[in-house]
Amino acid sequence: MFVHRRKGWEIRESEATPEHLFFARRSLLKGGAAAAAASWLAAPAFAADDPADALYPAKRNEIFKLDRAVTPEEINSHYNNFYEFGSTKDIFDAAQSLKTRPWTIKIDGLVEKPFDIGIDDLIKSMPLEERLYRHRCVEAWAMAAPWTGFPLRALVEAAKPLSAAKYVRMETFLDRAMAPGQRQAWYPWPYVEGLTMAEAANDLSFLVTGAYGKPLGKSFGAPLRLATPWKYGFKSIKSITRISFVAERPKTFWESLQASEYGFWANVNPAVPHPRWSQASEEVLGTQERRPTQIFNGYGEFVAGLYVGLEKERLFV
Ligand SMILES: Nc1nc2c(c(=O)[nH]1)N[C@H]1C(S)=C(S)[C@@H](COP(=O)(O)O)O[C@H]1N2
Ligand SMILES: [Mo]
Repeated sequence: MFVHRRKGWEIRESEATPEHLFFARRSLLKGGAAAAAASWLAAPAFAADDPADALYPAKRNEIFKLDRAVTPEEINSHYNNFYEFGSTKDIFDAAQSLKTRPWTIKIDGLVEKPFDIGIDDLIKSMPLEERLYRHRCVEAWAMAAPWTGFPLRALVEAAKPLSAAKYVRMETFLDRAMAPGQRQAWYPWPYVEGLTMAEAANDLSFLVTGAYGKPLGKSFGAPLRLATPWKYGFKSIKSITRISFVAERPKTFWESLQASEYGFWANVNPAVPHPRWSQASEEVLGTQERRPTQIFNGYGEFVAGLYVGLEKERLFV
């Protein structure tokens, strides 16, 4: 039972504002505070000894177009939500303690035969491609990233789910020694997310193993994270260790904390404000720009059909 729950996004306005971190850093650089800046720039945003290194960069799938520039890697990899490593955006250094090998993913639940698979065997067995995707956090900041990975659908097919499976439930690792954030007992660890089977089979649902033409950096949720770019970013679960096929809608991490603000569907919609702020526009990370938010984050042509007949659901929370 908790009296004060520090809800994920319930951070002070000064902490929540992208400029606060990003532009403060940039002025550090400009001001010649080289030592402070150097550690930030020098640390590689990926594991150089990653066994899957040779598979990158993968061929880009040109179907997925951006309406904006790709966010520079240095900005994207240093402005993160990854509560396992802290509740600010500044988790890059802490996330370096994430140990990504060996890494086993458990596939279980309503499938023909549950199995475990090592991340490198999984990556080798899947059709890797690069996609340029937008990403829209519920906190009203946005970026764009070149993710490498494979369609979630390919893994669903390999898992051979039974017809009783209605949802895909995904879970992050649980290791309090490795991840200091997980020692904060008021969060319902491990992080859990979920999609309907139809959402998981949609072309856009993408399991990410790399970014910026390299194996996925730790702050991005190495070695395996989800990208569902028509949904708020909290759906894009990081550092996945378990994928279960289930009959019941899974209770997700943020939903457990505050269901009225962070629901299961979480589709992006400028017309439906978050209970505590507007979703009409978004801050484009790395720029001075605010842009109007687009319904389904601009991906309606791919996903609007998923929600026909579900209009009574809280689709946009
Ligand atoms: N395991 C885990 N996954 C997570 C989160 C988290 O804290 N832990 N944060 C989510 C949120 S709120 C967002 S916006 C994205 C952030 O991804 P990025 O840091 O690569 O931009 O990851 C999502 N996945
Ligand atoms: Mo987010």
